[in-house]
Amino acid sequence: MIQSDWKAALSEIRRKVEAGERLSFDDGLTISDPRFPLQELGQLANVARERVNGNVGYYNINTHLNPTNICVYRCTFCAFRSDLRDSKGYLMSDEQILERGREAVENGCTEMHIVGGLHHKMDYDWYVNVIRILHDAYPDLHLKGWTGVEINWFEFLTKRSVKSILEELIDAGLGSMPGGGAEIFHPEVRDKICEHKADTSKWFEIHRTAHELGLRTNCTMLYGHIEEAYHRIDHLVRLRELQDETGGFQTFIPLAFHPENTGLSHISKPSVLMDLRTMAVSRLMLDNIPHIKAYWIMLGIGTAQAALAYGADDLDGTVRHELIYHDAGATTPELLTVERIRSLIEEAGRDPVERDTLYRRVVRSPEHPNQWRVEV
Ligand code: V47
Repeated sequence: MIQSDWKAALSEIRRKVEAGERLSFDDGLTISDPRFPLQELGQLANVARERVNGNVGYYNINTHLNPTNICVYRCTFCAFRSDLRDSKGYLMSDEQILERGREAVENGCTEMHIVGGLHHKMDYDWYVNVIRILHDAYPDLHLKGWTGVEINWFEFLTKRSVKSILEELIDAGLGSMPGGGAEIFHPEVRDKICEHKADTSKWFEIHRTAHELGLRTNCTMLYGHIEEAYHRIDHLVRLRELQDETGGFQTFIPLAFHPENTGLSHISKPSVLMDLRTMAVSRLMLDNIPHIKAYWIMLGIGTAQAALAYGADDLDGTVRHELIYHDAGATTPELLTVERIRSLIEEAGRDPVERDTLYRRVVRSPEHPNQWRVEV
């Protein structure tokens, strides 16, 4: 395209965004092109963001639990996993898991994000037990746990249906599912980076079933490795189609690839400009998913803060015990204080709002900040 064609493309995209019209697959490719002006793209994503979320910048108070890093799979992009006999491998006991629950509650966390490896020797009941013991001991702590990949592993272990597995997990205390395991859906990429694990149709079947059971889920996209723009747009359009059917996704998290200690360590990390463009493209293409998360652990604090002007409305949480990105070279701190996360949001010109996992506002007791309730 020549310069005047990019101007024409910009004015057509602007017209569509201002009219609230859905962007097509080809529009997605146009706005993904580095020659489509980034600042204007950010402004358009901001229009879409403010239409849905006003000036709010969400955060939550949360912690992570990765009960084991031992995994039967060997995804090329993962630095967290370990072999069964590696010295780095670990498996937490029930006592250690409950201790994490206690620490979370004492620190005012509303959510625990639980994911881990698919351990060669642990049976399905062990994974159910992780949820059950935590929920029984700490019923107010929302357990956002097990990705589509884990649920698919449980299907393999039990030979039971997705529906019956999810029903049992919900009964044990599962509150929602995180968005991991999505990676890139297009087979040209998926077959190269994680060919062995839950395929695209399985990932969607699991999330569709969860939504039908009333379980809210998140969704993600791992970008900045071997994929191209059309793979990313294909990924976003597939998510948009399921959301049209079920409305069960709450938030989308674009995950920037971190190469250190992975099988793809020869690839360099995506640039800040790529991060901001991907955020804006995601906001504009996913017109039916309410929230777009700038996960500060992975983006870095500065980029996550800037992303609040490029379509994102959520910084994720204060976070404790994150391992997946730190094993892959993330240099972000291990946790942010509430004061710091609020001031990052304020500095971006947004109104900080503490949310629970389901995006309800959290109200804390001024005398006892670890005591909280959700606004109804
Ligand atoms: O599926 C693994 C990604 C995901 C690397 O739902 C990597 O609220 C980059 O899904 N470089 C797990 N990415 C994390 C995840 C997540 C994170 C924050 C919030 C939520 C949510 C979900 O992390 C994996 C994979 O796509 N990942 N290794 C790496 N080296």
